[in-house]
Amino acid sequence: MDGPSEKKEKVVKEKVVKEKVAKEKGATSGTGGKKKKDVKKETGLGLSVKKDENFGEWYSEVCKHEMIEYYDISGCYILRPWSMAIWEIMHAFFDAELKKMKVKNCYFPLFVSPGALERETDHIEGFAPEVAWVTKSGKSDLEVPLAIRPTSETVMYPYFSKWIRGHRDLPLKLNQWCNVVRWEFSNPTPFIRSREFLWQEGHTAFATKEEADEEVLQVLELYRRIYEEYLAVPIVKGMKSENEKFAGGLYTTSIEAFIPNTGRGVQGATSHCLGQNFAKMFEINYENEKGETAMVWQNSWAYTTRTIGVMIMTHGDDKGLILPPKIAPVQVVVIPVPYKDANTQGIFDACIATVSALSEAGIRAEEDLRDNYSPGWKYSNWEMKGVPLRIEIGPRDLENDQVRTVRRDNGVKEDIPRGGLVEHVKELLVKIQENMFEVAKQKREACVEVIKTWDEFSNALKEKKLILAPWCDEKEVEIDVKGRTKGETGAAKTLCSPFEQPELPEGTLCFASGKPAKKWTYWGRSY
Ligand code: 87F
Repeated sequence: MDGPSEKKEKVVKEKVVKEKVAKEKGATSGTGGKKKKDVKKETGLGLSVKKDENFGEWYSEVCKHEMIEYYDISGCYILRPWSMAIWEIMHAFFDAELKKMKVKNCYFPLFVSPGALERETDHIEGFAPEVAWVTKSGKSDLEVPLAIRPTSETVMYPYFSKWIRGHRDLPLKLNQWCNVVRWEFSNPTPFIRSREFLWQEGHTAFATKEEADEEVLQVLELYRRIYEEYLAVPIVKGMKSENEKFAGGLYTTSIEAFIPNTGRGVQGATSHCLGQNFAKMFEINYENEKGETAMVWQNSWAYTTRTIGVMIMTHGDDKGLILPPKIAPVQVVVIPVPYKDANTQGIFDACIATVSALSEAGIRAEEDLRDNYSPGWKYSNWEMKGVPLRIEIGPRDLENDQVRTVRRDNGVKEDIPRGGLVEHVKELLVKIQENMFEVAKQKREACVEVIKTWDEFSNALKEKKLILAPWCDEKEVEIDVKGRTKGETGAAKTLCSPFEQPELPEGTLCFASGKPAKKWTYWGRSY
């Protein structure tokens, strides 16, 4: 999701960029458009490009391996079962946490009437070019065209106004899991930037600002947990600048990830305090304990299927995807390795028994007994799909009552007695999860550059760094930096001002304006 300042640029782009529906099929933004070798396509074995050599093409190939399918409408993608299962695991975690917070699920319609949409002019203005409209049914024009929700403030808040009457109706905490449509014009990229995507959107109303403030951070912490504990992607929590916050709200907090290969930041999720702006527009008032009319304080927050793209970009390697165990639809794949004269049935039985034992212990395990593929082909195929742990069972393993485990994250192989296998696998999955997070964190840390001057900033940007800079926190200065860094690969902007601020010595100056610095802020190009 872009910040509001990107929207205007896009309106201009919209005029010059013709849609390349057919051409784009199969291509990712900014890639060399290299043709894949037909052999690889047919067998599904291996990738034709390396992550470091052509990141865009690499990403596209990894996604196409059972995660997504390109569609005949530009910017729209099919989520295949392998990626949908990942989304469902995140959904299950987050939904259970929402229930603990007493947030209720609901569902509002997909269509927005022009009246409702335009009731709230301020924030919609910049976004208007991205709103898609339905204008016909069959061959007849609709009397009133209908917008397809790009977000649901204007859909929901008239009903907040209706449902909230007295202080006993507060807090009102609603969430919906749904799709939204934003007609983007630049660089569609699977999961990262698509015209339709899945998300959860939370919308809440409170009697006091304190309650709203507290919830903003409570939700942001859940988003951190999705990224760090589930997707094993390190993030920074912080505050968006005035220029990058949601224009309709009071303040925006976010979590920001970083992709070392492209040197781009990526907004992972946002949690906004809307203040009383929407309450004013939609007349969301209530009678307080003293019998007076008061206005509610509101929040809204969302995370999207973009999470999956960030995870793929962070962990994948030249063999394909690497899935953190906590979100892997299959955590362990068990593959028989029969030889000509071996006891094939015995090996198959051992595979089935291993999967049952693991499944009973709550591990997502699957055997691959297909007889039309060789073990080697299966290894590559499951490696491409990112399954965190492979178990091989061959004649020698059967004889020794053991199995061989092979880790996807670091390739380490071990022979394990079948006796203590379940416990051992449990431990291995925890270790893989931890290791993936640590490796990703180290890679990100290696990209962070603390700078003090414009020259250092410029150099760090060229070197694809995640820049931490002292800043005066003035909107005009951020706009100026964007103007000065505009290039083919996009301008640099603030990502967030981290909540954990390093010490800012007295007299530190802003790298861009030379005025006294107020805070440390992360800067970079971004998705
Ligand atoms: C695109 C078209 C129309 C973003 C848009 O972040 C409107 C919008 O309001 C728009 N793109 N936004 C901001 C969304 C803000 C907010 N909504 C609820 C969130 C979290 C969930």
